[in-house]
Amino acid sequence: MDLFDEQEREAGIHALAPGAALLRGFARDVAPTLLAAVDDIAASAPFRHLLTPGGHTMSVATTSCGTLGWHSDEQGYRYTSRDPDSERRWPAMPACFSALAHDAAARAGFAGFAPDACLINRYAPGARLTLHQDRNERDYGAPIVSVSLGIPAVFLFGGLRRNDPTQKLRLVHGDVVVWGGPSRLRFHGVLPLAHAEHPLTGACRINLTFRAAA
Ligand code: MD3
Ligand code: FE
Repeated sequence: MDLFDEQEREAGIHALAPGAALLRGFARDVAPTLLAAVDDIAASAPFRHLLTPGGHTMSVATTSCGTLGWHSDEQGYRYTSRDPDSERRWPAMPACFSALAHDAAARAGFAGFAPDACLINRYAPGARLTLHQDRNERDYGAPIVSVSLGIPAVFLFGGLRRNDPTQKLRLVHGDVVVWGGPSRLRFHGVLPLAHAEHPLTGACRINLTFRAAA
């Protein structure tokens, strides 16, 4: 191991690919605060199983906060400024969310990240996310920051084409991944979640993805 690798390891930064960095445990200390904020958000914008444009009900349950939230139905995938279920604005993004996303992006080399949308995914055992690209945001120059909470998941990341080979990455409670630069449009997904228990979330995994959508 050379000095550079050693320094990266001490800072908890692992380069996954050009523009993609894993910050192992970066959100561990703030996790209880984040999870309390998720409960508050879900009290006004409940988790729901969205329909894909193809008419399938997603196994992952979602909600959002920020000035824009994520929605999908038979009409397609899009960001909305109001929760279609309640017609109210999405809950505001908590300060602890924006601060964490900003600081993680900065640590990975993306200074000044100011997300306007946070999609919150909740996985029960068996839930999964098939391989896809995130391409509904306006500016691909901004990274996506993802935060894993609760029970572990195996994350898949591929290349820029659907059929490119994929790599597996196990993400645990407190891990943060920053996807920017040439990795921003990589295909990615989550394998069906295995049964497990976490003291803070029970038998579930919560994933926050921060985006500059508008
Ligand atoms: C790589 N969520 O919400 S986060 C999604 O664990 C989504 O819930 C997954 O994919 C989850 O769209 C994965 C990691 C992630 C998010 C966005 C990416 C990886 C990414 C964008 C480009 C490349
Ligand atoms: Fe995605």
